[in-house]
Amino acid sequence: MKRKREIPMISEQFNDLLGNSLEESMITAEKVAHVQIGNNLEHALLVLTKCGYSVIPVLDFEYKLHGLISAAMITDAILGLERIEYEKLGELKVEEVMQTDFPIIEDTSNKEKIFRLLVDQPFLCVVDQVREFKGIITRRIILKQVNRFIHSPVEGSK
Ligand code: 4BW
Repeated sequence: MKRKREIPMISEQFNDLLGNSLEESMITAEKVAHVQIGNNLEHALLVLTKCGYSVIPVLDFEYKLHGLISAAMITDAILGLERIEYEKLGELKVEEVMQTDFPIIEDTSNKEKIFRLLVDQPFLCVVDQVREFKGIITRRIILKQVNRFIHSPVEGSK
């Protein structure tokens, strides 16, 4: 019979080092560049260009998370057969183009899950039970913690 592969938990030492700091080091909602449902693609492109980030969240007026948008998604949406249809920038809304299938995090203490998802995602959106957007946890945050862990003195060594 085939044995189920056991997924190892993250090391206790690493877990201790992180403490509750993932929640603490989350970039909170008010500092995250975003666009709103109802915004057209021209506005979204402007925000993406000005903030410099490649993918940003799409929120509604109650700060609920609906999707993610990138410049690549916008370009793809206005790409005609023979030319780029720039006029569509003003016609199409972000909700017609945004990505809706992506992982979200409700429990920031689940570090194992966060680390695993960040292998494939540059950042993870954190929401509460009613999907209100709380902020993002980025790869940079995690890599900074890992860097600190790597350079922390080993217990018992001189
Ligand atoms: O404008 C920038 N400022 C700073 N300080 N760093 C930046 C900036 N733009 C890019 N970076 C760096 C970061 O290290 O390049 C990495 C990749 O950016 P990205 O994905 O492809 O735009 C950044 O890595 P990160 O901090 O781990 O962020 C991962 C992703 O999270 C970013 C972006 O999609 C999103 N993000 C990060 N901070 C954000 C944000 N989205 C909106 N608002 C923020 N404040």
